[in-house]
Amino acid sequence: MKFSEFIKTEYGKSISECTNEELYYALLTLTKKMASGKQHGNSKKKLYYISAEFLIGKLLSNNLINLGIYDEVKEELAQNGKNICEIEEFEKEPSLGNGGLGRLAACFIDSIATLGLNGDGVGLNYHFGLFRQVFENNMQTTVPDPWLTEKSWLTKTDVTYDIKFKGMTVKSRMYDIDVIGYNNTSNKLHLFDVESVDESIVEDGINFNKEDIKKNLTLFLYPDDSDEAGRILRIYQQYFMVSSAAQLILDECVAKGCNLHDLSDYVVIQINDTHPTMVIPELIRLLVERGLEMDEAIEAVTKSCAYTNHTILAEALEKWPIYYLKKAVPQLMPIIEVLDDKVRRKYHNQAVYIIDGEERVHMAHIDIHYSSSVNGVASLHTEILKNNELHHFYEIYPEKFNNKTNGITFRRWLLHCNPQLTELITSLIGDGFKKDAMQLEKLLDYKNDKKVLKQILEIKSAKKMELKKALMEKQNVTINENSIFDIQIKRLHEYKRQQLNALYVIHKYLEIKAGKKPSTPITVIFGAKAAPAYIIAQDIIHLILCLQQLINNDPEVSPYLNVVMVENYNVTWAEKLIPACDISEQISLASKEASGTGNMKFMLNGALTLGTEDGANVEIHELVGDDNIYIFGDSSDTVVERYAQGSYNAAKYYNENAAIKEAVDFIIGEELKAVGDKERLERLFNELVSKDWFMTFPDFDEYVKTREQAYADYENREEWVQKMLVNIAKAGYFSSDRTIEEYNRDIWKLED
Ligand code: RUG
Repeated sequence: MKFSEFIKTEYGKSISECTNEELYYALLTLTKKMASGKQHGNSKKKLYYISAEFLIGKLLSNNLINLGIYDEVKEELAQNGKNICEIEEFEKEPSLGNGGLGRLAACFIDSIATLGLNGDGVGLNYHFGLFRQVFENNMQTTVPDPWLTEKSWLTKTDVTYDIKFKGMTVKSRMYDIDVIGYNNTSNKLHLFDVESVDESIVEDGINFNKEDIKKNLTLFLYPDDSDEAGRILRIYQQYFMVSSAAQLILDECVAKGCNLHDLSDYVVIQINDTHPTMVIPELIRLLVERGLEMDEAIEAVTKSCAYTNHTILAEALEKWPIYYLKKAVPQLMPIIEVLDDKVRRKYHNQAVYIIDGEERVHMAHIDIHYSSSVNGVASLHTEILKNNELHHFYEIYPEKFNNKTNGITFRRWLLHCNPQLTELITSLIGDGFKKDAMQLEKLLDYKNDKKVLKQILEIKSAKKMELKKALMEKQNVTINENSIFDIQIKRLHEYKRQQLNALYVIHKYLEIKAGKKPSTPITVIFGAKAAPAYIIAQDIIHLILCLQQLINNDPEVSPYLNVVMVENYNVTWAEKLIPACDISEQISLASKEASGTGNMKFMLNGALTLGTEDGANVEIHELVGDDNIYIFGDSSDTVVERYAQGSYNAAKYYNENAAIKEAVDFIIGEELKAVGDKERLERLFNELVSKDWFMTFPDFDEYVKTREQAYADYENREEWVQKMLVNIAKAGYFSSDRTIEEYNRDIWKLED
């Protein structure tokens, strides 16, 4: 049915008579209706992808694309004087994730549906998401990010479960979002919510009573865990998620004829990071409750579960004190003790125990012993897991370890966010790449085609103009569309080294002040949210915002250098920033970024990577070759060795390297103090000079040199655009369809 006919029958009006808001809701209704007519993957075995985050982004355009009606609807709207982009403004972006981990989960469920696999996502329905970032006085403040509207992509289901905590029972209810594949199938994202949730308890930014579990359980993703109540609340949330999931899983498989002894023939559970780890003891508990012997239950669950590790940072590998677990979910402790006991009997190595000497439960250790697969998310990352971080486990279970290099869905990160580039590619190589991304390599035939190269540059310019317009509208900031767009967008974390980028900006500012002006102006763009309890991350944001104010208002410098930090960076911003980018900053300390997925999105949209040999940058480098990427910095081996020796001395670099000293001293100099907060700037200065835990100083000189080289190369537009083309052509490997095919081939083994 055409959209105009749908509008007529549903609302008795024509498209032109409707407001944009009415059109948005009409499209939402139409889409949901069409999704309900699609088949769900239906193999005997089913995958449950459990994740604390699903950073799905706005759904309207993506759903229309996957249904194959985007162009038609856009055209019909245009004929009636309506603009689909303006209609999309009515959609609120669901704030159900923090960063790459959640966005990966979103790309994966898109690919699972697209490949027609029988797999659903399972997570939580956070009413206020992570938080909304608001800048005030050059600082991040945090407020709730409400995204639920009365009519929305969520469908309330009749599925409810009792979730038992110590001394109380709460009711969970399942809400579903259709996950429409780019074919004929549609799966589900199941989001559980607590029935007794109460939004009104939130006051004063994002504060609420952390002990009022019945009311607060599904208010926020990652509530502040700087105090004990916050940490225990995370346990309540995690258990609520996995107990709901476990009950759903058992209900669904029993309904299909599973007798529970054969659980692993019906079920595979992908545990995304350690947040859903408690699904292992919870399923064992439920199976024993339903009559299985403990050993058999453990075996069935081990066979059914698979774990993905996304980090080697110790702080992100959860270890919960037994005392917390006993307070919230005491029923799990006897099971966890049995699991630990089995490990102790078999392996006489404390490093692999589940319960450590400080009475803490290592969640990743449960996952590794009691899953059948353990995977890293890029080849370097998996090697580091095997050889360093999880080496003791690798020695025990070499067969469990495998790599699955991350991927991104090209539906969102090319077709949706860059229709102009999509159209050009289609006109050159046909649309086979939409189903088989490796076909993008055919673009290499056009490496010397002047007309095509010119078109690629024109598209980049058009996307820069679009970003300029958005920044003006949303943030009242003007940028120069003829400048180099140099962009770093990702969670704010010291290991990702936004501070290194900021030090470069200071260095450049001082150079310009001293009369050395860049040939082409540079716009440095940041986007990042910092966890509210992560003080140094807040300080880095403060530094960037102060630099923005100082530099953009300096008439001597601003014609050549601008700094912009987008407020409340999210998927919607990423969709505008990535296609406009020239240089993609991927400058984490080698060994620390498990993969990165922004790096893949930028490459696909013709940006060149300026990065360290870390995460998936290594694979990007291999694919595009030395001439089409800018690599700098110490290798992961050097970094690992330096940590092992404990020999790093930041102060020595600071004292001996004049360029570093000059840039770092600037943080506490008069210019910045005039626009910033003395305490914050001094704290950041001291942190760098006395610690610099993520080793920005050893990489500084090479970073500056390599960045300058990239800027110099940009001047040769003909060669630069060839590099862009190679990056686009080689991005096919990073399609999440490829990643999901590998997960299915090696781990899930679902039939089509
Ligand atoms: O930091 C990692 C990224 O390198 C990676 O690309 C992404 C998806 O695998 O996961 C990110 N991550 C890791 N997010 N949270 C964590 C640790 O809990």
